[in-house]
Amino acid sequence: MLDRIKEEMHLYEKKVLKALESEGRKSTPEKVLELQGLTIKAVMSAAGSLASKNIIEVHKDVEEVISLSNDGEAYAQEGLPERRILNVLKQDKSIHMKDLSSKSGIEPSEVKIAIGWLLRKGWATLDKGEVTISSSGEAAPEGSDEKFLTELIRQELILQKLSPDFQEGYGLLKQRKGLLKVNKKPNYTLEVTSLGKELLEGGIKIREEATQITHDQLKSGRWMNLHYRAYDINAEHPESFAGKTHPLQRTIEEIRRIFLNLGFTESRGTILESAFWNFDCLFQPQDHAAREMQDTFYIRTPQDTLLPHEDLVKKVKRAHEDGGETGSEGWKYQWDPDVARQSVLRTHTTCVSARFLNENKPPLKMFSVGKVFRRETITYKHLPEFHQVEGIVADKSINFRNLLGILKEFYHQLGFQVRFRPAYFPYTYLSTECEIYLPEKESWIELGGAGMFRPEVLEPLGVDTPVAAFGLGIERLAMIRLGIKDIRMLYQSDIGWLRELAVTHRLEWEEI
Ligand code: FA5
Repeated sequence: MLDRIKEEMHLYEKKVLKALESEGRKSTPEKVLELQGLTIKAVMSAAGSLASKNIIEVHKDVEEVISLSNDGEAYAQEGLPERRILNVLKQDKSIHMKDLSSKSGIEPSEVKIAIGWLLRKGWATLDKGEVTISSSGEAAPEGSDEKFLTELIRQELILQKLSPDFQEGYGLLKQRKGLLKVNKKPNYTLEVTSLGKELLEGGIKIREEATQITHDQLKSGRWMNLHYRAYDINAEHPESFAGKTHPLQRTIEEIRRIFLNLGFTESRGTILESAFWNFDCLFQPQDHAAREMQDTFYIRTPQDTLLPHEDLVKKVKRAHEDGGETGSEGWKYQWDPDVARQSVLRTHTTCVSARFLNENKPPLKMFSVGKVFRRETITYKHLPEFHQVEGIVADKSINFRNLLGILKEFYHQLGFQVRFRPAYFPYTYLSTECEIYLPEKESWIELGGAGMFRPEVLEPLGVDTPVAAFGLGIERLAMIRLGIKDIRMLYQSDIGWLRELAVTHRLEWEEI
């Protein structure tokens, strides 16, 4: 154990310890540096390191050093103002207050204070403005305050070491503002502990250590005979914070990895979308509450978008009005193409699925990650701008059970147990919502919606297989996974929190 400690000791630590030994195991850094020819920085750093290993103790006591301010220096040279007045009074005996400044050369602002001290010291009396020298004024020897001032011109004094006489002088001068400066100065004493004593008793050899091996030493084989210091793997080190991906981005990447691994194709839509793809194509009636200004951001420029090919528009119109060929009765109202042309910030990513189905033939598996926008009041679980991951699986054999299986698998891979409950979306039947329990809120939080796309959605798009669809909120997932109680934390750039989060590797992710 002792040998191990010695092995790990730095050369400077050994030197400091040796110097302390020669000084009776207790000394100051200044003495150590003198003995060993080290810099004060080297001594202090070695002392800190020795102290952290409990080999020495570093005692610090703070001394207060008294020196003169500029005003103090002027007083010390010219004399205290009451002394200067006294010198004039010794000749004139009695002077009216108003003449004191001109006769003594003391600033008018200081005269009052000086008179105060004259009276306090008993050097003069004051009667109706007349200042008259007293008998003790005639004799007045140099006071302790004056002696203290004179000494301070010669040298700085340490408060803790003042003689009683100087203590009195200091007490008096301290009562006057701005004459003295008091600076704290730390003094260190290094003292060997019992562990340090044991190490010294076992003998400490000071020998040069190899720090950097040269090419020559390697070539000649001399490196084998050099002395190396052992690593101290418990040594203190400065904290370092590695750069890392933001946790929300990390969650997005994890989600992408899961779907890519499950064989899904990734698709991207646009944030600016037409009401047609965001709502109409998904069989959301044009008077649906979600389309109201309170829920959806409508865009002024461009206000309108182009509708897709006529055939699709016609079919969507019929699906809304009377069901068309879909086997449904529709919503029974007059569908307005102008309402469908409006441009919106997409309120969900389901529009990406609709567009994908329009362009691709089943069988297919597609997912998409992106930002969506809603006019929401911000709460611990609501943001007006958040991410969703959307997905569809289209195949002759796909059914609602498969959909639940996919969602279970997805959440399972992220470490969640979810429950499903019946739900309603205009574009799916059957429909469901997945939820997870938040113990600290004692409530269930909804993570996403899903269902089988309705014929009113599929028929106009020309899709003749069942399509399982889902849309899941990402921020809520991230919030629960990171153990944060408020969704806003994800957007607050709280550097303390971000620093504490574990670093994860991206490796294979870089290419995706
Ligand atoms: C939808 O957006 C549907 N399009 C999902 C869907 C797709 C159903 C395909 C069927 C088929 P919903 O409005 O419930 O559903 O939003 C889905 C998820 O987004 C929610 O479960 C929630 O996790 C998240 N979310 C919704 N609003 C907010 C919000 N304001 N802040 C943060 N996350 C939200």
